[in-house]
Amino acid sequence: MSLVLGLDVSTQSLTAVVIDTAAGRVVHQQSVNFDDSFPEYGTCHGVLPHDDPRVVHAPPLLWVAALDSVLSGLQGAVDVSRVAAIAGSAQQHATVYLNDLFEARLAGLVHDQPLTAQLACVFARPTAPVWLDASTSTDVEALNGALGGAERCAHLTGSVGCERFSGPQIRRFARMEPTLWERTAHVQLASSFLASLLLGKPAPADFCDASGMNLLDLATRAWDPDALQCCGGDALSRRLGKPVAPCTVLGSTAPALALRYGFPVTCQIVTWTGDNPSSAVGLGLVDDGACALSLGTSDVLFAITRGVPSLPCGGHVFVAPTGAHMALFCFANGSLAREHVRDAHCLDWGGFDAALHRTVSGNGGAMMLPWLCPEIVPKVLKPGIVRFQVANSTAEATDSRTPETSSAAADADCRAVVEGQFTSMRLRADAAGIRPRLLRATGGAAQNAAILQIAADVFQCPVRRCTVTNSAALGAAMCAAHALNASTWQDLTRLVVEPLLGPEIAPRTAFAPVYACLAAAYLAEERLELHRRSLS
Ligand code: XUL
Repeated sequence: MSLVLGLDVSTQSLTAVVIDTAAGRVVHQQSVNFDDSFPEYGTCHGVLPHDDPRVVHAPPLLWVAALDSVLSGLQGAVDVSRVAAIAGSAQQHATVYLNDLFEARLAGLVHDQPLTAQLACVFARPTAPVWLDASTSTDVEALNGALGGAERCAHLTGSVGCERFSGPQIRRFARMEPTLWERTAHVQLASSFLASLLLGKPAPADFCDASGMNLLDLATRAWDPDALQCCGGDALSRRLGKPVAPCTVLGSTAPALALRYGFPVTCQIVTWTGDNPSSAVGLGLVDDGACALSLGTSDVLFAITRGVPSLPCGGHVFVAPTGAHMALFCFANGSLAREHVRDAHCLDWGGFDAALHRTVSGNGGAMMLPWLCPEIVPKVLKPGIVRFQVANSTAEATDSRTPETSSAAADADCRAVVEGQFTSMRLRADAAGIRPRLLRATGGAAQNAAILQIAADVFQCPVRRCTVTNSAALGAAMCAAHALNASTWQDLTRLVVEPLLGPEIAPRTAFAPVYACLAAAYLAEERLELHRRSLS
């Protein structure tokens, strides 16, 4: 009987999930929050404050510190000598720039010193741009141009050129900081960087996370030479290494780390992947058409598709860990927008929940475009919340800076942010021809039944919550199990995921017309607001 370990390094925290492979049971989970546990890195919500809201970076050394701390802490909680394999996932798109000391430092790791002390000198760039970064519009334009236009870029790489994707991010760095770029020996994704530490040598990116770079040819699953040329010239292919299939066994744990954390020397390191592909298997999305909502720092809607779908602007196609494809829409204004509204009205989550219960479906017409930070879908580079009122099928915008005074306004705001978020998601799903028959839900906000009821009502389909909050870490553990003993995804899903799904939250059909009307009004207001912004 062996154990497998799944790790997830998200924007704000690191989570470990341990599964007993024979029983198919989660035997342990633990998390560490970056801001709370590592204040010396100066992050707020896991990222570094910056005057320009489009520039969003995180210190990769913080992820190293968190990994060291969680793995050290596991020893008291589970029998780590039984851990047969480790896989992980990380926030997608983030790039880590390493100098030529990286390989030697990994090879020379010792067991009795903190990892941060041993690895502080390996960064060619001390910070990593993360998925919230929107500072690369110039580079996006250049990449789309180099690949024959945005549409061809989407056809080739699965997405039109995107600000947060790694290719444009690398291009910007090479352009703005040529000296540091010269000193860069390896460019890794957050996922492959963290796998490298455990392996003791640079680990490759897997196809799933590599499809979030605008560099991978989805058809051949190799880097596209024109995209490479545009983003980093000749040196880039060498600095990236070759991507490999998901769930590839990379080798045994670095001996010093096996000793440090108590893992057996035979413990295998399996490729790490992106948090969304990992969540897809952690939620049991292994069959064509299966859909999920991940309500974390970002809100993400994803669906498994057999072929390569052609998606409306703002959608992405990634390789899924099962080898199929996944269609994905990512909304940057997820939990941060909900937290903003909660805090603006001095509420805790209990108060937010009570506000949802005090208000009615459709919110008496009060709606919100929840653009607290730059938004990905639709593309909004200058943030600003917009409130509007749906009345007689017309929408009227009001000043987003109007101070809220009454508690009725606070209640309406709580419902408006949640209804606005799900309405926006439903509109993209409709446009992409995604009609969920069942939505599986994960992430912090999925713990809230009132929020999930709104999702069920807006989408008019049942919702089931995964009782393991971090389905990405669970998915990583399943990838480790799959890589080790080659159980089929269907078997693993039946054994591990099905028992963790909560009861169905049924849609209330009486509200279907209300949400259909709100969706139409939302779309009209969104178009109007985007037009206004294009003129200003
Ligand atoms: C997906 C995306 C986010 C991050 C969050 O494209 O940018 O969901 O993966 O960790």
